Amino acid sequence: MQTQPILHRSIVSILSLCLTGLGCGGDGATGSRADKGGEPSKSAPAKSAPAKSAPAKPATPPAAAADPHAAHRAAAGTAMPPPDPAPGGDGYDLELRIDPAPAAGAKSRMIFDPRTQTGERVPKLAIAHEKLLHFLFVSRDLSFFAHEHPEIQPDGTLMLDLVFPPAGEYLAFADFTPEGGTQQIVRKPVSVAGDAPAAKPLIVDDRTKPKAFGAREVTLGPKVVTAGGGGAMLEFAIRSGDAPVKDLRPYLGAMGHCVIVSEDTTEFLHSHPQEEQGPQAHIVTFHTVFPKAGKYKVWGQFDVGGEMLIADFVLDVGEQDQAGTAAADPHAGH
Ligand SMILES: [Cu+2]
Repeated sequence: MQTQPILHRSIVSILSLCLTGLGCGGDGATGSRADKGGEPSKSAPAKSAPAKSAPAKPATPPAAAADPHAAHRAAAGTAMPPPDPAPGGDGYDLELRIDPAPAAGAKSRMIFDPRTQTGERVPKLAIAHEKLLHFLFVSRDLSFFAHEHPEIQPDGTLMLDLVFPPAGEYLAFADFTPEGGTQQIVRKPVSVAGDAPAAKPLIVDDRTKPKAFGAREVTLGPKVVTAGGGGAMLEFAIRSGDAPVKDLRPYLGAMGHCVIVSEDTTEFLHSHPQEEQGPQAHIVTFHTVFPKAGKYKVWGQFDVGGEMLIADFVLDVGEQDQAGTAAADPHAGH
């Protein structure tokens, strides 16, 4: 069986599209997806690094140069100005229609309409992790997270009825794979009408101790995570009280799903664990290449005995050191 690590990293250009109820539809989009189906830590740690770490984007962050909204955001004193990276990549897009306009606590119908580079509806989507389209919905301050799966319709669009969260600015990330193509991430801004609560600060978690999520306690390693290089092996260890959980089950075709968004919301990573978890069945490891240093929010999703566990952490990802040695060894932090 071929176990070559795979990295799909795509930057998707977005046509200007005004969502219903959205004032500014000119947000750019970027998506990147680190997705591995292999076993890099055993098979080829050094050799496989270039393939996994090669950024599809220029080494310089695209944000500063390409943000047409920087000026008015700065003027408005926005706490988290989201840069708009230059479009690029495969050129797929998504038309997202929401009717009625999203309002806090109200249900609206979302229609996801994936489009080709030439603007036609994508004729067929491939199933990835048991679904045709994965919809990740996060607030700009990254305090809210949802992961949903719209249903395919006879006309080739996908539909989801969603009760919208509190008012404010959100990002919709659509993760889909055109048949015969590669995975695409399209990012769309969504405004939810109403009085928006104050943005919550993004506070880096102290990962030296476990974090409680209901009846579970989760630790996330390694302690030091750096950008670029061979990437990081994020390791979730899940316990119930002091005992490692024994009833971790596959969820959507994987032992866990890990979604990562950068503080400025321009970087989106979605990774899945190694197929074989080894003897420690309460530990799930994700190989992830952080494209740049900074704060990131990480959501690990697991099925523990039939219950959904979402374990979220805020990480401070360090600069890759000059020699690249810290990041090149995925086990450096162990
Ligand atoms: Cu999904």
